[in-house]
Amino acid sequence: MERTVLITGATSGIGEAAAVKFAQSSDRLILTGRRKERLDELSSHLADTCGTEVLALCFDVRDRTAVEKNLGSLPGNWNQIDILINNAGLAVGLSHLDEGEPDDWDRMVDTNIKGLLYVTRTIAPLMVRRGSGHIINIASIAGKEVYENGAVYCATKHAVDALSRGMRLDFVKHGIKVTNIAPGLVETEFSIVRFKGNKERASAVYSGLEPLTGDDIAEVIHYCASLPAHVCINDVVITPVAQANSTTTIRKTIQP
Ligand code: NDP
Ligand code: 8X3
Repeated sequence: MERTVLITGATSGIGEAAAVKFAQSSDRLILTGRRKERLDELSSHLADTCGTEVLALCFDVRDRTAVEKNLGSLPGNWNQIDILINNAGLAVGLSHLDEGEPDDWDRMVDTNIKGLLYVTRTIAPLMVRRGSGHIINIASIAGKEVYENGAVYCATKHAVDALSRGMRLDFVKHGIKVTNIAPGLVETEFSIVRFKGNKERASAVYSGLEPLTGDDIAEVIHYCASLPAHVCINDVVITPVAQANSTTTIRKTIQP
């Protein structure tokens, strides 16, 4: 059955992999992100390879007016959204609080918490009106445990975890499912963004272990979204086998 799936942050990583996965199951997609070229390329690719109908919307989730403008009056029957995947998010910087950059904190709080709220506030009423829907929030293992140097990012993901639980309470009477997905280390553009383009520092995050991929998380998202109507997975924590929690990983050292 064709569903309408809205994925925020579909221009790379987990969001892009989820777009491919849902396209392969013949769903139609609303894809968002700030990088228009990437959105256009992905849309054409999915149309060519899977025959997917895609509505690509380029905007910044931190901009409340832009969120309302783009998502508040969707054309035709695009507003019949079955699944909202709140995925757009980022970490910026890795430092102790006394040395942190307030501009980095603003980016994380504004994107991971406020952006997610603006999108949900715009889409949830459509689901309430139809008495069905599924909201899937991409939180993090950082929303379960705090690690040194990551207090602000971890705080934003703890907020997402709390919002997932709050949404479930608020929406249960409307038949809307809410799933919180909390991945550990996934190799995407995440660390490149965190380290402001420093690819060497970014790749060190995943050295000596086999990290998760965007495809691994897309598989889990798709599974959660494809269960019978009466089944709701509330919360999923997924790590690479070599990761026990936010702070404990086993890494192989490469012999010279
Ligand atoms: P990527 O950097 O590869 O993807 C992030 C996506 O979010 C991009 O499509 C980006 O699009 C979008 N995005 C970021 N800021 C904004 C914004 N202000 N407005 C609109 N879109 C935005 O990282 P991941 O795929 O890894 O991250 C996806 C989610 O998964 C994030 O919420 C992240 O916190 C979470 N996560 C990641 C983990 C990891 O280890 N990688 C682990 C646990 C959770 P664009 O730049 O085009 O706007
Ligand atoms: C991303 C996972 O552990 O790098 O949310 O913060 S971690």
